[in-house]
Amino acid sequence: MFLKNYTENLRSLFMIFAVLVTVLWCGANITTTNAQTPTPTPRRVPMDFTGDGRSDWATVVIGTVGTPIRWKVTGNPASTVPNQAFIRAFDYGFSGDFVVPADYNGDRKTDVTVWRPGTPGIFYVAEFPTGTGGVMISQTVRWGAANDRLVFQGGDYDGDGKADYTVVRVDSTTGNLTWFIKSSSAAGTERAVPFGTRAGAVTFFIFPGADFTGDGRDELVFATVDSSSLITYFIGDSITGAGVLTRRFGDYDADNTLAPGDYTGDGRADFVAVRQTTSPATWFINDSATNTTTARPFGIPDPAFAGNADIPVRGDYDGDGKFDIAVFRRSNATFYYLTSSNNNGTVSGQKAGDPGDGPLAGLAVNF
Ligand SMILES: [Ca+2]
Ligand SMILES: [Ca+2]
Ligand SMILES: [Ca+2]
Ligand SMILES: [Ca+2]
Repeated sequence: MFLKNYTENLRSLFMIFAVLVTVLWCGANITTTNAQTPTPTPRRVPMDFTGDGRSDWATVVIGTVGTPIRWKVTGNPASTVPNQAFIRAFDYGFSGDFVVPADYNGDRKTDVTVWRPGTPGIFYVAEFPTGTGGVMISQTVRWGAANDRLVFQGGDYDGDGKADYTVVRVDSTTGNLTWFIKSSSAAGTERAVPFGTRAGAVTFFIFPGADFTGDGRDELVFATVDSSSLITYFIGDSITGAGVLTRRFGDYDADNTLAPGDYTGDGRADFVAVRQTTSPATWFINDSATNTTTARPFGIPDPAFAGNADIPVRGDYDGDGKFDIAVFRRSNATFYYLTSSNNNGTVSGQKAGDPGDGPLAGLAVNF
């Protein structure tokens, strides 16, 4: 179980863990940041641990609460010599932690990171181990409280090329969301941005930051599911909390919902719904700028959402600056993707991890 069921299980594990700690907010010094003029920076590539502009092949094994989380990263591109890919496997964090890898220090390399709920919550950041040694914590950042939600794959909300430490708090009475953002820049400005509400929704997702305006600065992204299982995305300005875009797209009961990303190559994130009730599955991609939708069959569907077929993953595997239509097949531990660099003309594959692993990039699905 890695998709809907899996993420919900993660949430339940988290809730069990959370009752053991006292709820207390640590961000006492919330201030309003001065909005700097953003310098356009190259788009960050998720799960690019080596910094070459391609998402690497990464899987995780998350067991029962308290056991170590096993990370397995196979370099992309793999060596042309068969079975000679650059591979690192290590334990980092414990089940119950939130897995939140992103580039927090701006070197273009994804950092191995977990957030541990507590009083306060703590981000544990480590650089990806390139040598033969183990993984070492390079930074600990106290931010957030026990019941906060996290932004998987992070968000660069000030446009400096670094992911910012972010937690989202849902008011238990009103359902309103407040985004607590601690800039990863040297100034480390902290701000609380009210944006969105879960009131009236059956469920909701916090998604990674994504740039919908093309200015190099990510927007706040979340989505709600209504009683008819329709999904509505809400995109907000990360400084002011003003609404930027609202779009109804996708069906929670039929689709896997991926975090938005730029699939068209215009520098603006697009919406993705992978329909599991067709065979093969169908990738619906909504160009956010034009509101036009394309459909592409790809992957073995998983209509029961049991996580045993092809799991959609989010990344740029051919390194052309566009996200790719891609899945991880758990039965044979192989990633399959369409090369956006030649108009999705080629199906490529790479074996990585072990059968039954979860794809790290799959955690951005329905989450
Ligand atoms: Ca980094
Ligand atoms: Ca933007
Ligand atoms: Ca786009
Ligand atoms: Ca690509």
